Parts: sequence; structure tokens; C-alpha cells
Amino acid sequence: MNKIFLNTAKQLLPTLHKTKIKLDLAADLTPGKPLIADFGNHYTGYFSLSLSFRGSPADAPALIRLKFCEHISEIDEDTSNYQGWVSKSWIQEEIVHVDYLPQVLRLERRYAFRYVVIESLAASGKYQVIADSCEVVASTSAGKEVTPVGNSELEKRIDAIALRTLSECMQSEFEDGPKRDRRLWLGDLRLQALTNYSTFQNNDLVKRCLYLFAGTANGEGTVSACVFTKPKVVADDTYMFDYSLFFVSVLHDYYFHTKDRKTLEELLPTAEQQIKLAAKRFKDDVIEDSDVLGWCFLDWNLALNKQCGAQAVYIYALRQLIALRQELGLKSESYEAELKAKIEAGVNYFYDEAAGVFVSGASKQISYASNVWMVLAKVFDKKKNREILLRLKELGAVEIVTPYMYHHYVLALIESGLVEEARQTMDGYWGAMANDGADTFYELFNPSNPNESPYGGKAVLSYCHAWSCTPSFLLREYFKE
Ligand code: RAM
Repeated sequence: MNKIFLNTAKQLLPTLHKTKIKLDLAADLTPGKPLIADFGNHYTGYFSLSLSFRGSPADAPALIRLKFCEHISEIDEDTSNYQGWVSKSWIQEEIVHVDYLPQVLRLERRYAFRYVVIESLAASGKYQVIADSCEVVASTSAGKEVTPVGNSELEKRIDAIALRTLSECMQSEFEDGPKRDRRLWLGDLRLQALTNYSTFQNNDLVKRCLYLFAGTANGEGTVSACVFTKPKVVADDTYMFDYSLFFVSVLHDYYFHTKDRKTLEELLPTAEQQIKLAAKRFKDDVIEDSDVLGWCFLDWNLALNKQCGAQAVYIYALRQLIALRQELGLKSESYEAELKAKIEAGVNYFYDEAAGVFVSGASKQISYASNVWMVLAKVFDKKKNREILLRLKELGAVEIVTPYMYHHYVLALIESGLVEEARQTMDGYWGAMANDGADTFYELFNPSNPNESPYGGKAVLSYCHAWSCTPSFLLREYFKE
């Protein structure tokens, strides 16, 4: 723990802007007849329900079930048989005894939702429970209104949803999702920060997150994939090859947006350490593969081999480290040599001449993720990168399942000069979520498999997930008319 860094992070704790939204219900709550309160948009905050009764004095408690849903599809979803490997404790359902009526039932937990299913499970035959009204006190640290942009009604809608996604995830830190996991993840932070620079410009929140990661690096200096801040700041014991390297990227993007030299000077050693530690995992300049789930993330497709993508992310981050050192007037001869070696080895080992694309792992798997990352790492020129991206479509490549990886695909298309195709891809993918009734964009969306979930079930999926907010970045930075 670096106390000085954590103290800097503490001083940057943002103000949470609060809004109160009240819904009048005036409805009887009867067992078997759930009531659905619709707040009209996604909110992250604290919920209360005003209850009263009619008839004889309440001679038994009321037993109330509340279910908070981000997406309309969750309302009727049977969560009782969810058996996945991510804890069912994330499911936003409560059964509460209300001993005295009338009463304002205030729930202590923070929820993320648009809809609340309210049901009386049991009361007594002598009185009728009444739901008078309910309320959410919502919070965000986004702190300003941003007007949606776009070339069509659909794009404006996509932008509004993306802005909402980001602002809902901006709390005391950039959270990955206000339903789950409600914490700071490095990979998510990188995309949130980029989108934030183009929209809400709460740059101190990015700075706070950088210091939280740097302040909780482990004994050898690796930054964790994610950090908890409650009840106290602590790094998770999850380390991912790409996420640690993205510390360099977040610092790089932060510096070039703010020119905050002091932060760069303070955090460059942490960034450099991520490169040094990652470098140890190469043999003859080729990253060693692993079967461990999550050794490197890239995407939530469980069939994806990560070896090639990991090599590409390393090259991508190393370029950024060199750029940062240059800003401070530092020479980088050995890093330049390292970069050249990793690019050469990456091409020799992973590029399959016959197939015309990069392949990954012992099975020589062809995936979007590997190739997109090699394009972003710029190991080939623009023309060749374009050919690779076009070729992928003919080869039945392993698919993308998250908006996170889709973002990188869209960016790769842009950087290869396929701007119109990039725009259509963005409109098609995020537009399909918008047309699916999204108020905020999802953690996971695979148009060819609506039941896709890496967790063993959909009940724990997050429907407001930060890494899906990037259309607001893409529209402002690349698709301006
Ligand atoms: C999940 C979350 C989070 C992501 C990690 C790798 O737990 O969706 O956003 O960064 O995976």
C-alpha cells in the first residue's frame, strides 16, 4: 500500500449529485398480484416505499417482496434456479418483514434499476396493505448534462443511452456496473475514462482511480485488475495480464488529455513496472499461453484463446509507455528494441500467411479478438490491417460477445480506414440493444445468442455496464459530420 498515493485518491473523492424521483402508486398490495413501479429510466440509488393499510389494525406483519430490474426482461425472469459461478447474492431481490403500518420502508442497500416489482407475500385477512408511493434518491458524480449527438435518430438514441450508462457508473469511482460488480475495474476504467474526456470531463475522477490502482499495487508492484473501496480501500487478488498493462494506457490517455505532468511524474514508475513484470512472461519474445481462466481477459467468450491478443496488448501498451517517457524527456532505447523484438516475434509466431490472419494458441484459433488487438497494436500497416479485418468475416472467426470487445473492433475498423463500416457496425450492434429496450447498455450482448452468459446464467448479468458506453466517445471523436 502506498499511503501517499491513497491519500491523493482520498482527496479526490467526488461529490455525488443527488436527485429524488417519486412515484405515486395508491395501489392495494395483494398476494399473487405484483405491482410494477416504472421509474421511466435507469437509476442508481436508494429506494423507499411508503406503505399504509385499510381495515382492522394490522395484527400481523406484512411480508413484502421487492425485485429491482434494470431491464424489462428481468421482471418475469425466474431467478430461483440460477446456479452460476458468480454469486446469486447479486440478484436484486429482497423479502422484508414490515412489522408496523403505516411505515416508510427504507432499504439500506443501493440498487440499480428502472423497474421495481412490489408484491405482498403475506399479511392478515383483517387488513389490506396499500402501497402509497415509492421513491429513489439517485446519485451520480457525472455532474453535468451532455446533449446527445448523432447523424440519425437512432444514433442520437444510442448516444443518450451510452451517456446514461456512463453517468450511472460514475459514483465515488468509475464502477463497472452499479448492479454488479459495483467496483473499479481497470479494463472498464480505460474505456470510461476515454468516453468521459469527450463528455462529462470529470478528469479528477480518472485521476482518483489511477491513484487507487497505483496505491494498492502488490509487493512486486503489479496493479490489480480491480479495487474495492468499501469498507476500506483494498486491491482484489485478481490479476490479469492485459488489465495490469492498461494502467499504462489509462495514464497515457489521462496525460494526453490533461497534460497533468505532476501525475505523470508520480505514476510513471508504476506504469513502467507493469511493462517490466509483463516482460517476464515472454519466452523468445513470444508470450506464454495459459489455461487459467482470466489470466488475460480480452473478452468474455469462454472459447477464446488469449495468447495472440496478449502479445498485441503488450505491444500496444509498450508504445504508450515510450510516448509517456518521451514527454518527460527520457530516452527509451531499450524499450524501442524490446518493441521491435516483440513485433517481429508476434508476426513470425502468430501470423498465418496462408490464412491471411493472426492465429492464437496451440490450436491456431482464429478470432476477432486476436486480430483486432494486432490491428490496434499496429504491427502491420493500414492496408494490410484492412485486409485482415475484411478476411476475418470469411473465416468463421471466434465471435465477440461483449460491447467491450466490440468497441475495439469498431476502433480497429476506423484505424484501418473502414470508417463507414465502423459506423454501421456501431449502429447495428448498439442499435440492436437500443431496439431491445435498453435504457443503459449491457455488460454482454451477443446478437446471435440471446442467452449468452459466461456466468452460467443470465440472472446476475449487469444491464448498465460501463464498458459499453463508448458510442459517446466514438460519435464525438470519429463520426463527427
Ligand atoms: C466482470 C465484469 C467487469 C470486467 C471483468 C473482467 O467481472 O464484467 O466489468 O472488467 O469481468
